[in-house]
Amino acid sequence: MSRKVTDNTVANQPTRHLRTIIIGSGFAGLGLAIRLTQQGREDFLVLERGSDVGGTWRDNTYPGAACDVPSHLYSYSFALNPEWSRSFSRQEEIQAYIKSVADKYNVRDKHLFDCDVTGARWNAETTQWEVTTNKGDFTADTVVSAVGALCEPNLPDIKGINSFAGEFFHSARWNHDSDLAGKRVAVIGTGASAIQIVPAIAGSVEHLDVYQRTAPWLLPRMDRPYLLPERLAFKHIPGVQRLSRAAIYAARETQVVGLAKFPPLMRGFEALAKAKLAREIRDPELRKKVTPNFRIGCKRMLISNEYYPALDRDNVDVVTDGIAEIRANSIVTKDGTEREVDAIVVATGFHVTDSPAYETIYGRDGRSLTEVFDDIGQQGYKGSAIANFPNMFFLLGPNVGLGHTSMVYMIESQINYIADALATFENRGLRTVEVRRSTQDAYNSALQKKLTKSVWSTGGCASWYLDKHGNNTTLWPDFTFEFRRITRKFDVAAYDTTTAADASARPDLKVVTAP
Ligand code: N01
Repeated sequence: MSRKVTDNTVANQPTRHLRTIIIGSGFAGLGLAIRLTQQGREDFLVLERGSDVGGTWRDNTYPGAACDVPSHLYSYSFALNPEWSRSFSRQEEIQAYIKSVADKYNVRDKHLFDCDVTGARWNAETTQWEVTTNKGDFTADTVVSAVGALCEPNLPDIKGINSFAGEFFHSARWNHDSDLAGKRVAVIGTGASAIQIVPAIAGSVEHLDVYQRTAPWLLPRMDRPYLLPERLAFKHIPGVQRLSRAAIYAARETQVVGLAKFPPLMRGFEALAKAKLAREIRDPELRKKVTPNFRIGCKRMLISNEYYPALDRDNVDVVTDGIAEIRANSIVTKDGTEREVDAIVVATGFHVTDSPAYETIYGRDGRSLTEVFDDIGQQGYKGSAIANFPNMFFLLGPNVGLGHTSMVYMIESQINYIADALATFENRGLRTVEVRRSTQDAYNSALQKKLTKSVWSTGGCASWYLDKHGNNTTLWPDFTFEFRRITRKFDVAAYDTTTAADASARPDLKVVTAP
């Protein structure tokens, strides 16, 4: 029976101890909470800063928000949904799905919502994490960070940005009280979010300036509503939905060959994208402006059938001169042109390799994750553990990201691994578990070696996949089934561990070698 954790039960307690704390309840944290519940584990809590589950799908409510991966694949393998209304679902439908899964598996009671984690510090004496939040303090034997890479909006550092007097918001914090209809609007950025926003608002605003720093590559979006017979087949004919899921998975996985192993193969996609550009943009000047200058795949390949036609509208301009300054009512570009606007939408992405959350997590040697990453780059082991951070696991940690297929597949691989790690921790009576630095180093050397020949390194673009050391610390460099293979079981031998017996024999908690 799960115990309901309400604000009242927490408010009056000085410090509450838990076996495991999970931070964040997007696809990742929620999935792990379900797995732990299924394993009969009771003593854990998910701390979620929002007021509901869903993570990025709860937060990104901008007009046009939808998924780039077909929903039959972009969903939990244990909670298939035969009711998807179309191949590429919209945000509302995905968020409704995530909420329904939380309800179906009865894990809401294991959540503390509106709980902002302000810090986590390893205490070597108690061998516990001390977690501070706006809803009181906690201690935990193990902590799992499931905050994800796309949660902290990145505001551009542009001169005068704070002096803008009109409406101003980030794509991931859309202000639904603001009505952009009939207004002069600027969208800064041309990434995955912007190319969905632009066509969604172009028809209703008076004028739209799209500030493009780098032209993205666009491919067709093979989106369509599912017909009733298809939905009935998904629901009633055994295996049909699994088959559809497998077919989507296999088709998408073939992209890995070009992206990660042999980038010249990406030329085929490039030809497709160029043909689309030629077809959808009439004005040769505009066509030139939006033609990318790097190998396709180097930055995330975007899919849209509506973006180019929106740019081709008479009330839309693509501005490529670079922003010099933002003033109270206008944006000034480097060529000196001043364009008046009533509202600015910044679709400038997220703090991926420099998340502010890293500053609040302090590991074994007293350094924060930010300091550790400053030193060695954003490195980890199987995206799930980081040396110097004992008893802490990461869902969506370093080098597990993807551009071509479903992140939920990677998340479920990590859930296998971390759930097994937590079970191992318990079954072996461990007190601490920390990945060996030498193992982590060897893992990362192999990873970076693989990445050198990938399109992300050779494609001639600057992307948020790379950290300030120039290393790709965000993407998985191989087939996703390979990641599934290496995360199938928790490999305790890669970790230094201590037990309670060690602690009583040796105050400095000597290391025991795994059997
Ligand atoms: O962010 P981005 P996003 N001045 O970082 C530009 C996922 N996602 O929110 O390319 C001017 O991709 C920047 O320019 P440049 C998906 O994983 C998924 O769009 O760096 N421009 C770029 O054009 C995606 O990859 C879905 O030169 C500035 C844009 O802003 C990730 O989220 C939908 C600037 C940022 O693009 C992030 O996508 C949406 C500046 N100072 C998002 N700073 C779906 O599945 C940045 N830019 C559909």
